[in-house]
Amino acid sequence: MSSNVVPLSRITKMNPAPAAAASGCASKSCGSSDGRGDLPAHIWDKVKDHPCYSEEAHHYFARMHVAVAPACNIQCNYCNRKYDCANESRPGVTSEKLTPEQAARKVIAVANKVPQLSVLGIAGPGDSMFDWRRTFETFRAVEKSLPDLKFCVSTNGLALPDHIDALADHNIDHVTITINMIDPEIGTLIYPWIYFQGRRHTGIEAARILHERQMEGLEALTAKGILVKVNSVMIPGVNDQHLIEVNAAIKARGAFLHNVMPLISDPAHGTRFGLDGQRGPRPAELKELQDKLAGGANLMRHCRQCRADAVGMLGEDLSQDFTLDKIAEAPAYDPEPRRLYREVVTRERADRDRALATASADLAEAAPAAPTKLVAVCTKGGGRINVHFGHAGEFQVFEVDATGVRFSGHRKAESYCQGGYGDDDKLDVVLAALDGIETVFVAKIGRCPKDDLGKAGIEAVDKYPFEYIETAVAAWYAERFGSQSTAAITA
Ligand code: CLF
Ligand code: SF4
Repeated sequence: MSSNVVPLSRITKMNPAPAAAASGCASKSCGSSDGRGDLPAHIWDKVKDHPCYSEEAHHYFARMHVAVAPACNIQCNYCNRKYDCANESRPGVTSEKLTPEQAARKVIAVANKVPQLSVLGIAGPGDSMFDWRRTFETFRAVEKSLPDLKFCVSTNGLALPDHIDALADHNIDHVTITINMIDPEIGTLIYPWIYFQGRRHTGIEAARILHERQMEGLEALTAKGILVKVNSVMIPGVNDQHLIEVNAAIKARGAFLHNVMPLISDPAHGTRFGLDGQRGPRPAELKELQDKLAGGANLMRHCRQCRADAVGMLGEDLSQDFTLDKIAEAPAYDPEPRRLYREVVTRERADRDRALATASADLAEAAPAAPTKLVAVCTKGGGRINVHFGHAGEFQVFEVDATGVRFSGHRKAESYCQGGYGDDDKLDVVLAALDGIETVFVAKIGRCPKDDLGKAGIEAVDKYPFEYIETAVAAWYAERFGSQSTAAITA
C-alpha cells in the first residue's frame, strides 16, 4: 500500500494549528473553490464529500474509478483507443478492464483499505453512457454492499439524453460531460466521426449532432437537480479562446462546475493531435484562460486528469495496489474504518474552520498595496503542510494577497529524494515545476536542497510543519508584507 493514503492514525496525530499561527485567510473552501457559506445547504450536502466537486473536500476524500466501460461512440483527436479515455484520464496508461462483478469486489477491497473513499466514478476507458449496461450493472452490484458511496459518471454526452431517468433512479448526483465546443465548425477540428443511431457520421454533421446531444443532456440533468461538471480540453489554436463562449453557454444551462483541462498530446501516445504536432497549453496559458473565465461558471482548478482506474486521493495513484490478482475472491466489507474516518474529518473541519475564522485578522495587517504572491505547498491531504520537500510528487499552488489565500492549482513534480539521497536531475524537474514561484512551504527540508532552492531564488519555509495551509500562508504573508515590513514598503 502506498504511503500516500493518509491513515487514520496519521490524521488523528496531526497537530492542531497553534493559536499563534491561526492567522489570516479568506480562502473559500468548496464547490469549485467556493466556500460552503456560498452554497445552499442541499448543494453543500451533495458536494461536501466529493473530491472533484469541492476543492475543500479534496483535502479529505478519495475517489476510485472502475474501468468497466471500454466501448465508445465517438473519436476524439486527443484519444488513442489503445489507451484510457483522455476525458477523465491520462493517456498512455492501459487499464485493467473489469466486469461489473470484478468491479464490485474491487470497490470492497479499496473501501476496506482506503477510509477516505467517498466516490465511485465510471470514467471509461470508453464512454460510460454508451456502455450503459456495464455502468448501471456495476452500480447495482456496488450499492448492495456500500449504499453510502456516491456514484459519479463521466461521458462525452452523445448517448447521455437516453439515460437521464436511469441516472436519477440510481441517485447519481454527479455527472461530467466533456464539452469542447459549442460551434460545430470548431468541433470538426476535434472529432473526425461519431457513431449515432446505427451509423457513422463525419464532418460538420457529426459535430452538430454531438453538440445538440450534449446541450440536451446538460439541460435535462440540471432540470432534475443533478450536478453537472463540464470538462473542456484546452487545445491551443483550436478551441482555447472559444472556451470562453463554452463557459457562458454551460453556465446559462445550469452547469455546476467548469473544469478546463490542458491537452495532453505526447506523440508517443499515438493520438491524432500528438502525431500532428498539436501542442498542449503551457501552465501560464491555462491560468490566463482560467482567470479570464472568472465570473462565469464556477471553475474547478484541482483536477489531476486521472486514469480510468484511478484509486486514492486526487494526485496519488494506488491503482497498482488493487489489481485483481491482489483482491480476495469474496472480500467482506468492514464499514468501521470509513465511519471512524468521517468522525475525524468532522472534527478536523471544525478545527480548521476555527483556525480560518481568525485568519483575516492577520491578512488585514498586510499593506493593502502589498503584491499578490504565488506560493507552493507540500501536502498530501488534510489541508495541512505535511510533506517533506524531498518526498513531494506535486505542489499545490496558492495565491495570496491582502484579501485572502486562494487555491490556484497544482504542479506535478518528481520526488527530489530518492532512497535517502537528493537527486540533482530531479531538482531540475522540481525547479521547472516551481517556475514563477518564489516560496515553497514544506513540513521539513534538508540543508542541501534548501541551499539549492535558495540559489534558484526560491525560499523554503519550514516553520509551519503540519499547520493548516491557509493559516500558515497568511501568517507568513502578514509577517513579510505587514504594513511595517520592509518588503511591503519596497514592493
Ligand atoms: Fe471520477 Fe470524474 Fe467523478 Fe471525479 S475524476 S468521474 S468527477 S470521481 Fe476528478 Fe479525476 Fe479530474 Fe475527473 S480529478 S479527471 S475531475
Ligand atoms: Fe477516447 Fe473518451 Fe473521446 Fe471516446 S470520448 S474517443 S474514449 S477520449
